[in-house]
Amino acid sequence: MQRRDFFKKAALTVGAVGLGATTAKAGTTHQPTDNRKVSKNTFPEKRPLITYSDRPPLLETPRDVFTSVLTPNDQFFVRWHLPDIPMHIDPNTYHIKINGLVEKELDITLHDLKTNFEQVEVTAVLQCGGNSRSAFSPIAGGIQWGNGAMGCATWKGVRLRDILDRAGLKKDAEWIGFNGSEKAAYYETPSFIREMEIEELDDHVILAYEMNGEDLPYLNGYPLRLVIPGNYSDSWVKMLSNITVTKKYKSLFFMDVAYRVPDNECECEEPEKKFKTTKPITKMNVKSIIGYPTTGMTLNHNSHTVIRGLAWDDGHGIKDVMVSVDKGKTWKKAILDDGKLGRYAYRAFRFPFKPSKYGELSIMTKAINKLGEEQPFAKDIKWNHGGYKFNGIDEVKVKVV
Ligand SMILES: Nc1nc2c(c(=O)[nH]1)N[C@H]1C(S)=C(S)[C@@H](COP(=O)(O)O)O[C@H]1N2
Ligand SMILES: [Mo]
Repeated sequence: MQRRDFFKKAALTVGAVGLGATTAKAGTTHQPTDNRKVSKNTFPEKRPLITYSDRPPLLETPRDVFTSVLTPNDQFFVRWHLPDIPMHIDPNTYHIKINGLVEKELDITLHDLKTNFEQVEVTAVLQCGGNSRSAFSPIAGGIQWGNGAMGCATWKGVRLRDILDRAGLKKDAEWIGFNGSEKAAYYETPSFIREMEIEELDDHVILAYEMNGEDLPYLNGYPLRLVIPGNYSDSWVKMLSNITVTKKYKSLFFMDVAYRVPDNECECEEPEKKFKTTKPITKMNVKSIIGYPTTGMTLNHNSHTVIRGLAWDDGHGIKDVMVSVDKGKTWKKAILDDGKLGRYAYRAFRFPFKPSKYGELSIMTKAINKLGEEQPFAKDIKWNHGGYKFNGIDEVKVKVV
C-alpha cells in the first residue's frame, strides 16, 4: 500500500469508531428553503418574482402560484447562464439556421416556421435540474433555488423532426447541437450550447414560438426555443440561433461539466469523494408541490380548508398524490383533476380537510407515478455535487388557531 493510501485508510477507521473530528462530513438533504420574498424590482413582462441575480436574470416563481396547472407567463421563472442577452430581436429579420450534416442547409424565418410547417401544441412542465437545490447540505454548487425553478405551459411550434426532414439528414448524422443567441461577457466563457443524440428525438420535441397563447416572453427565450417534454429544462435552449447536425459528439462545457450526476445506481456521492464518472440529467423524476396553504399561514380550527397543489413526472403519468397531516405517519389520497392537458403537464390535486388540533401543523404530499415510483422523504434523498434532481416529499408548516 502506498503511504498516501495508508493515511486515507487510517482516517476512515478512526471515523468509523467515532473519534474523528477530522473525518469528512456526509452529504445530507432536508426541505429546501421556502417562502423567500419576491423582490420589488420587476423585469420586462414579469411580475415581482424571487430574484437571485439581475445579470444574468435569475428569477424564481413563488410557491402560491403552484395551484394552477398552467403557470402564467408573467410569473414563469427565468434562468440564463450568460449576462449578454441580445437587447433587441427583430421578428421580421430573425431566422434560424440548420446546418452541418444535412442535404440542404436551411435558413428559416419566423414567418416560414409559422406558415410552411405543421403547427403543433404540447403542454409540458419545464423544470430546472437544479430546482430545490437548497435542500443539499453541505451546499451543492449552483443557484440555491427553493421549489420554484419550474412552471408548466402550453407550447406551440413546429416539430424538430419535421424541420430535420425538410433539411434531410446525411447518413452519418448522429448528434444535433443547439445554440443560444446570447454571448458571454468574457470570450473564454463558452457559449450556451446543448447537444442531443438524434436517436433520442421523438415527435414531442418542438421548436416553440408561443407559450400559453402568446409570443414567448423575452426572458423565456423569445422568439424561439427548444421544448423537450419530460426532460429537465437545462437542455431546452432558448433564443435559438442555429441547429448544427454532426457525426461526433463535441466536447462542450455545458454538456460535459454542468448538468450531470454520478453514473451509479443512486446517482449519489459524498461531498469529499466525487464519483469519477457522470451522466447527463435527462428525464424528470416524480414530484409534487403544495401551492396552498403556504408556510407561515394560519388556518382556522375545525373549519373546512382545501389543500391544493400539483404533481408531475417525465410523462409516465401520475397515479396518486398522497397527503399526510401527521408528519408522514399516515397518508390519504388526494383528488386528482381530469388530466386532460396530457401526460407531460402538471396534474392538479386537492384534499378537503378540517384541522382538528390547535398549534403547528405539518402538511406533506407525496406523488406516485404509474410505474409505482414515489417521492422519498426529503432526508432520504442522496447527495450529489451539482444538487440535481431533488424530489423529496413536500412539506409546509402552518398554524391552526
Ligand atoms: N440560450 C439559453 N438557453 C437556456 C439557458 C441559457 O442559459 N441560455 N439555460 C437553460 C436552463 S439551465 C434552464 S433551467 C432553462 C430555463 O428556462 P426559462 O428561463 O424559460 O425558465 O433554460 C435553458 N435554456
Ligand atoms: Mo437549469
